[in-house]
Amino acid sequence: MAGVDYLERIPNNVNLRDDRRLLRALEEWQPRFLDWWKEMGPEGFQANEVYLRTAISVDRDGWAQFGYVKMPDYRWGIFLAEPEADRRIAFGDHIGKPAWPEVPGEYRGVLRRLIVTQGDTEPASVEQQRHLGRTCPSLYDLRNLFQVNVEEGRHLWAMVYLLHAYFGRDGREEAEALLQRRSGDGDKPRILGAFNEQTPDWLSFFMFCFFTDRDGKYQLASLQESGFDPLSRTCRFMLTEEAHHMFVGEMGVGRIVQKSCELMRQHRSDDVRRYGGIDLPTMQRYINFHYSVSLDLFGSEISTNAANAFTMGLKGRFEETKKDDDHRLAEATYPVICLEGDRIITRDVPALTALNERLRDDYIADCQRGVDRWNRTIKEHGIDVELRLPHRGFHRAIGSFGEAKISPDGRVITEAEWDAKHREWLPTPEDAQFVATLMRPAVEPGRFAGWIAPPARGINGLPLDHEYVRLTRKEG
Ligand code: BYC
Repeated sequence: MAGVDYLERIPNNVNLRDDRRLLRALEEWQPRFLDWWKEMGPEGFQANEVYLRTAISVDRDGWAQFGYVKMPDYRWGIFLAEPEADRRIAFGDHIGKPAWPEVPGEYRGVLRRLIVTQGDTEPASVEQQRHLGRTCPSLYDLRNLFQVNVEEGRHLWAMVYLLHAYFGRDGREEAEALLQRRSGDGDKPRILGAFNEQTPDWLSFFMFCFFTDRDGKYQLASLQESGFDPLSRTCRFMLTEEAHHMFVGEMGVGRIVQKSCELMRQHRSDDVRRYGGIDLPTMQRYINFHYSVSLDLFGSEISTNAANAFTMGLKGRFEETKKDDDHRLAEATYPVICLEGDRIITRDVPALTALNERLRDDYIADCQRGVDRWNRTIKEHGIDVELRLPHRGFHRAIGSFGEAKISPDGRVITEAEWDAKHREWLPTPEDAQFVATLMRPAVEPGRFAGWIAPPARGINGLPLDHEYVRLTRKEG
């Protein structure tokens, strides 16, 4: 793939300069994006130089360039993965037909809704994380936070490009609305539940990157299968960026677990709060929260929306092309765990309507692999505790479990039991207050806060005491 043209005001590999109307529309959107970034992006660090990677090509091996950038000068742009020659639609009613270079008129509304929902999550996460810089546990972590933030900003660009390029006036209006909604706002909230929750501290941030960004991985992987080729190519490139966000999450939680275990060993006590660490029961409650709100992001177990998007060829399954079936699913069934009365049962349902659940199953297995790695760390310290994913029905708001109270070990319980126990299961205000007391900035190069272990290595081969964010120049 040719490199990205950085001489353009909007770096891109889609020949924007050949489409004057589109270019003008995006150039009008760009200052509004920057206004939004300055208002809702990372608070207090807009004038500092940050050691960031920027995409310079969409090749697997050569896309990243590292260097110091002030965040408002980050080269947000439009990058689509290389087109695949003779790409065919891999599922649904149009299976085998050439992938669509344009939006099929009859699917316009459904497709726009999917793109807007995806796009809405990107600025939402930046808004949720905007206060974290002030309490960073190290310059290394601060830099990672900002890397995640600028890339979420770029993901917004990715969806806005599709809206502007393929959806005419409606698309332009939706692109505006993406800058108007605000995470957690009572009047104009973000679309999906998890993106209106707060990310008040770094424990929440790492949990969010592990659990919620991982929903991003599975949703983008499904949209990457889309018969609408520009969406597929956009998502393919976004997934390479998403991988880093999940790395930040898994390593961040892993380093906290490691530190907690070290403190437990050193002081021969489970109560590491006294020694400035985060105790494992608190970690478990944060896992329970972030996992459950992220499970909701997959939608209801039984969904005609999902069935339609599949049949239309707009949203496939995870690794659709690797699956060995007819890719139409007209006759197939899929086992779904759901609530029936006051019992949790497994029921075979038409596979087409169960696509959300199937994707959630893929996601759950992936989350479990990460939790297993954290547990290995705990075991290596000779500590007899296991972190667990709660039952999929626990603390759910969407789907059949949203109608009942389920314990973390998967029992349908009464409201009274929930009221008596939920403080053991979900982060309490006291937990949040305690975690907040740990959130004191560690900003000297090479220093790490006492509640988190340093990572195994630095960024791009640099040492851990590298000045990943230059704090010398403060915002005016
Ligand atoms: N909160 O048939 P249903 C990421 C709505 S994360 C609020 O059950 P469907 C990222 C639903 O919209 C990935 N509302 O579900 C991560 C529908 O409303 P309408 C984001 C919800 O439609 C970290 C109604 O309930 N990408 O990238 O099959 C940082 C009935 O829906 C929720 C996508 O989500 C909820 N949790 O599936 C940064 C991909 N769940 O339409 C970024 C695009 C459902 O009746 N979106 N509803 O008004 C989709 O594929 C689908 O919209 C969903 C829902 C999977 C979200």
